[in-house]
Amino acid sequence: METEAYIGIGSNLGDRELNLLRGVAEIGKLPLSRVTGLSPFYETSPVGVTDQPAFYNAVLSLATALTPPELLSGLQRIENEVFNRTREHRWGPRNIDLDLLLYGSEVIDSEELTIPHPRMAERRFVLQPLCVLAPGLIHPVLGRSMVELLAMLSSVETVVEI
Ligand code: PH2
Ligand code: MG
Ligand code: MG
Repeated sequence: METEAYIGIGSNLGDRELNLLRGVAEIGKLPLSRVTGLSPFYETSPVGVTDQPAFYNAVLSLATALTPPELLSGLQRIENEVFNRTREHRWGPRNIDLDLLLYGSEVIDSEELTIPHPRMAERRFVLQPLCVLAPGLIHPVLGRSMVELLAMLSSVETVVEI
């Protein structure tokens, strides 16, 4: 059985647009999975550690028969092996970041994996692309749609479609 998962993609090192495109292509090659939607690309101001280059961000939807842990390890393998990801500290610059945001309406809180992604509802760079792909999608913990969550945001981060 297939489940619709949503994956956030970010890059703020190297050729950011190429990194996003390559990330989408690599995710599309995961077994038992196909990309069913891709948001526009956005240039976004860095959140958290603000003293770093601007990001490119996008979100894609993936119909997958992989389990959440299998999908997570596939994403981590792409980050580490395909992109040879280098990262000095947790919220610092990176050439690719693949975040599992949602997996159907499942709620998972384990050592390795928290779904929905714990910070997604505070992040304009996640909610804006999600609103293009799936505006009516309900956050399984907060019980609000992506459009409602975006409207509730007070943050001033900039998210500009490229
Ligand atoms: N990712 C982070 C921290 N801050 N800011 C933007 N604009 N985009 C990101 O993808 C991002 C961030 C940690 O993963
Ligand atoms: Mg991230
Ligand atoms: Mg990450």
